[in-house]
Amino acid sequence: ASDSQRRRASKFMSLVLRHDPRRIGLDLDTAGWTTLAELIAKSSAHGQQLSEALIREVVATSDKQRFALSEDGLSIRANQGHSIHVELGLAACEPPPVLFHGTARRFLDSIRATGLEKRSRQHVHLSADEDTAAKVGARHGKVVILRVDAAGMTAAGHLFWRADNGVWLTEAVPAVFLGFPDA
Ligand code: HQG
Repeated sequence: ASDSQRRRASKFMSLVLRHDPRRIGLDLDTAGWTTLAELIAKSSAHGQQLSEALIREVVATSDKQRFALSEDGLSIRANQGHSIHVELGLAACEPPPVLFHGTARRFLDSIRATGLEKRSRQHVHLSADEDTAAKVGARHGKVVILRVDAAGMTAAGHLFWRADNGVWLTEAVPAVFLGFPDA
């Protein structure tokens, strides 16, 4: 498939696997999985042609590893980023001492006041490296990278999960654990 076919398919798969499965009458199980067969059938009934080969290509080539296939290869889910409620079934684990969050400058006053909130998603998303955080933040505007004192949060009893694609997840980051750039 071409790049643009893959991109379109990836956007559509993100939409129905993370945010709005009902749009095409798709049923996800409690952990967010559906079968490839059902995804293909329901998508095509709603005017979106997906083949098994195209889906497998999207999964394999996704820059952020957005999707996972089940061990038997028959089912698929989004690795993270859901706004609908799903139980990812991840075990909490200890994060590196410092994590990063990329955001937009215009959100800073609000973030200083309330810390990082999950907004429409199921978790606050954090990155292990500054480059990734910069890309995430640039989606929203003039980028600012915040340092997160993950060691301090762990000591204070906050839980962290690592999604299958390496994104770190937590419930909220109180402002005391955030390092803001000076300027
Ligand atoms: C901000 C992408 C004001 C937060 C990426 C962010 C990621 C606040 C925005 C994944 C706030 C939410 C998630 C507060 C948080 N006041 N603004 N108190 N607390 N915010 O898109 O982390 O391409 O829901 O800083 O790679 O940007 O979709 O979260 O700017 O992994 O696969 O509210 O989405 O992956 O924005 O990105 P988002 P995010 P995909």
